[in-house]
Amino acid sequence: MNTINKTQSQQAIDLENKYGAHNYHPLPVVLSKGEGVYVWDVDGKQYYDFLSAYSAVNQGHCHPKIVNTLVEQSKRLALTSRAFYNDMLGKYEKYACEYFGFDKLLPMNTGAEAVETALKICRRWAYEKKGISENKAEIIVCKNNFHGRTTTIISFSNDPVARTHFGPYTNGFIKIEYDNLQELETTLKTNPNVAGFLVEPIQGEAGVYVPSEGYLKQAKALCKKYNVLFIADEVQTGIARTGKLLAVQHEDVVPDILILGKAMSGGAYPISAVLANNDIMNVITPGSHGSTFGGNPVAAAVAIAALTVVKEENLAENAEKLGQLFRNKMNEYITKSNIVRLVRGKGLLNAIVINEEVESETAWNICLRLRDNGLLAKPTHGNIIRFAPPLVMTQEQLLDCVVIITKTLTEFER
Ligand code: IF1
Repeated sequence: MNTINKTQSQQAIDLENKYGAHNYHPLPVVLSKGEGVYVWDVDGKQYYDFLSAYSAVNQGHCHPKIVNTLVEQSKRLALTSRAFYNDMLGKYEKYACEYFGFDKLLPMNTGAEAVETALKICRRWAYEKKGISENKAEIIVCKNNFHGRTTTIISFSNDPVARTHFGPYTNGFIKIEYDNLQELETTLKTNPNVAGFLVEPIQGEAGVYVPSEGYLKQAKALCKKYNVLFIADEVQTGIARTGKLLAVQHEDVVPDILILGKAMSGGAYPISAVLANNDIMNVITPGSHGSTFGGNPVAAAVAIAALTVVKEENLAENAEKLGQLFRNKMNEYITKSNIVRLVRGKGLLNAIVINEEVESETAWNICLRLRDNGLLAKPTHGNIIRFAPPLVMTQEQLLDCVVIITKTLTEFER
């Protein structure tokens, strides 16, 4: 077909296929507008967004307070580099440190950069404070983790798709089972060079695996017992997504190092951050870490606005309430379903497991039909579909989405 006959969607898809690296396999829908819980495609069809850009758009698409802040600050001063001070960064650092309860914040841009920053801080703390021999520090991670796409991070991934043919890999990581306290303690007891334990409070990409009650609290206690830093990666679970400001707060855990990203900006700008107290953060000295855009005035202003929205609009409380409602409604459906095995999650980070082999196309086909029925979601691994709408959703909208989801699933019941 020539370009005149092709739909706008197909033209957009063809451009990406021709000129863009093929590092994703998107659901075939071409979006052109977003507002709150809705997105629209190039043909004007409206959808509920049930992915929220992997929990970056917790505050809803194009939140006016956040967008206006982005525009106004961009007109005033956008980027200076950290070679000089600017009038926004200190205000943001103070606001965020008081907001999350830490002494200091190191500003970065992407979640992966923040994870890398946390690993560097942990290793330097190990050498300069714990006294581990140079280049001997080990960091414990969990199997089926997802912490980003850099070479070091995929070095400790066990996902062949994420790591094959990207070697040689970075050393210094020990992989253990997620949600396994005995293995964590054994590893801590038998490895004197352990510097830190990096963990997702809920394993998002693995399929929204919620650990056993008490896992995070006992893991933190073990880290304290063995003088190891508990590093919480809340890039996806943080900023009210799971019904608390931070997922670790469900167990009253305070991490030694906190990693944030995604919804730090409500999806308006790449913003990530690492927070820690002085005894840990002060191992970072001038020139030992940085980033061109890290801590720029626009990010600083946008982050303050995005975090303010979370509190002003009670997004954590809303996520908790609507998450319970969603799981209750899905469990009602599951009692009479032969294709949905279970629903799991916390707050508005949930997933359903389809009763098929991991390789089956059913979850993908369900997402294609959900798209046709006006709701966008995407499988994580094979037979698991993640459901994570913006936290600004109303109860009425959520119930409307439950109808769309259950009606769609019914089409696949055998
Ligand atoms: C992709 C997954 C989700 C994250 C956690 C760090 C990062 C992420 C817990 C890195 C990023 C994104 C990355 C994006 C898709 C998405 C994702 F499917 F990849 F695994 F959410 F589950 N820690 N997750 O979830 O943050 O550098 O991307 O800003 O890479 O495909 P980032």
